[in-house]
Amino acid sequence: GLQKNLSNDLLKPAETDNPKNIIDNRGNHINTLNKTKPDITQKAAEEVLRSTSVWARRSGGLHKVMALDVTDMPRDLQAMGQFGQPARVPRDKELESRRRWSEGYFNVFLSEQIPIDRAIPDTRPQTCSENLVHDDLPNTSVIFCFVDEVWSTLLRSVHSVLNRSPPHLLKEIILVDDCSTKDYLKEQLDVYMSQFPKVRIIRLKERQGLIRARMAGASAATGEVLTFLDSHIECNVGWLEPLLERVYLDRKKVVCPVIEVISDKDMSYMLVDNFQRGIFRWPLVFGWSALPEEYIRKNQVKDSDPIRCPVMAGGLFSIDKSYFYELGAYDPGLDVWGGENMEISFKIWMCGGEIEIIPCSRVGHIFRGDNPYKFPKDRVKTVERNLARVVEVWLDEYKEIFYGHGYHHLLDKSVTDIGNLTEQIQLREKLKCKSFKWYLENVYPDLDAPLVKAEGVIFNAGARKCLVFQNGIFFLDKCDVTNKSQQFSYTWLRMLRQNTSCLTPQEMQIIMEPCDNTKPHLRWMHKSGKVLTDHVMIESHSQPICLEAGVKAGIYLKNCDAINSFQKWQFTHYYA
Ligand code: LR7
Ligand code: MN
Repeated sequence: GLQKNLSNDLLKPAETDNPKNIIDNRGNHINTLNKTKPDITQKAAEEVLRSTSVWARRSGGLHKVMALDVTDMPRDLQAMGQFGQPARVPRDKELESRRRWSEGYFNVFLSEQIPIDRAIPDTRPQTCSENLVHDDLPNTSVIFCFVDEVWSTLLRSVHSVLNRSPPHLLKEIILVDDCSTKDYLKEQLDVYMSQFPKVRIIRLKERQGLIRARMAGASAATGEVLTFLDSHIECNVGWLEPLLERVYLDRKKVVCPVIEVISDKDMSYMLVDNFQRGIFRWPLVFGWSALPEEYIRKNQVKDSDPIRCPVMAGGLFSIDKSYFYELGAYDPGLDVWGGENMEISFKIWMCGGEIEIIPCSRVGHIFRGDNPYKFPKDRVKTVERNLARVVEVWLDEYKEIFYGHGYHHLLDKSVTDIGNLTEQIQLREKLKCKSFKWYLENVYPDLDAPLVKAEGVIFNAGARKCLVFQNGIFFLDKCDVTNKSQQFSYTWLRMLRQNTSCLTPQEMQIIMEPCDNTKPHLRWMHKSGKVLTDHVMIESHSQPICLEAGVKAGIYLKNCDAINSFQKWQFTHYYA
């Protein structure tokens, strides 16, 4: 979970540092706020004062990360929200602040009150001060895509990059306007950004969604590395070098900062727990999961060590530009929002790359309860369709687990058109990517991913015998786990399967037909719900019809009867 770690001590600038945010040779202000971690900030500051050119590229060798916070404006130490402290809405502004909430689904009013370049606490783990980075790191293009972003947060995002990135590593900042409707994002934004030679604005003529907007940004980028960020973030001091260092060491490493939390309510900057991995749960729901204590102890993991992640959150990462294109970028068929983080994560791991979270790089993000922009089509349907595309290309036989978690309806192509996938499938072949099974075994072994809900022989409680399908007929016989014709499985799509055939009701009998996941009449209820859990009931009938063992070894369909033991069936193994 999240944890508020901003003790007052940490937030308050020490009295002695206050008057003179140390000033470097260009008259910039350097933020040395963090009294609890003097070895990072003091040493960096000392080094800065000694060197003639801050953040200049040196040749060869390694140096410490410069945890600088540079601003051209005098820092107002008393300002609301300064140093990441919670801001408060004055009594007489409460109505206004509530009214303006839906402009961004966070406290837009307060965001406007706090400085555009406020300082935030240096939240990096202490051990980061020992880490060195190369002098000749590649440079990066930072890409922000946005649609109808709030003015103050967009500006704060850009300033945090300008003020906390070594200039020689920041090739440019590309703002991709995904066809915003707000007037202030037009000329007013152009005028404001024209102060900063490194900032470029690209305007999309039609709404593309964040996935294609990112690709538009990438194709305009001239930097060696692409760094994608959401448009309501604040980069912390020293955020960039540790990311670029990993890409420099191996161009197939795709790296994410630790994503900290900017409160949607009071705009305070909050630290998150250490050792968090990006993971997913079925049906492809992104989440965080801490490395087990046991693992940390055994492997002596330091809080500054990179953490390998099965999937990334999606919005904040650096990737070598040529590697991004080698991977075929994103599937351009993904619309608006959602699923692209799964797509790129599976692609990276299965096609030879790695995803890491770098604890020495920290970026705050405003987590919002709702999207402040419109979805051109239905929101739910858009995300579902994106996920179905990802699943069809990358999940192999495991896709049934996804569909089995409430997404049966996506299999009916007459209802959901997921579009053409030929190019995506060809890409996977061309790159000779590994299987999803490999991914699960090697990257995410702790995920529960049984291919079926149940399997083995099916025992009938009344007859005390097992179901057999042999030479085209069903009958009951003495249970024999080694007999292939007694082997069945109960699939995620609730079919009773033997090889590629499925148990199919016909009148009041059963027959075997080729399995077809799109056919609802092949679905059976078993071990679900509260009543009749041991029964095997036809799903699509309005009347409850159950599978029953006849006295003379025949199999029938009968009206369901809760106490009839000839209607109770049990598989050898249940997995879900
Ligand atoms: O149509 C759109 N066009 C856009 O340009 C929709 C969105 N966008 C922009 C938007 O303005 C924002 O800057 O794209 C960015 C991301 O959109 P958000 O902020 O609405 O997304 P989110 O933060 O709710 O969602 C997370 O998951 C998304 C899935 O598609 C993206 O990958 C987001 O980048 C991602 N955000 C993060 O990873 C930050 C941490 C969240 C977590 C966990
Ligand atoms: Mn976001």
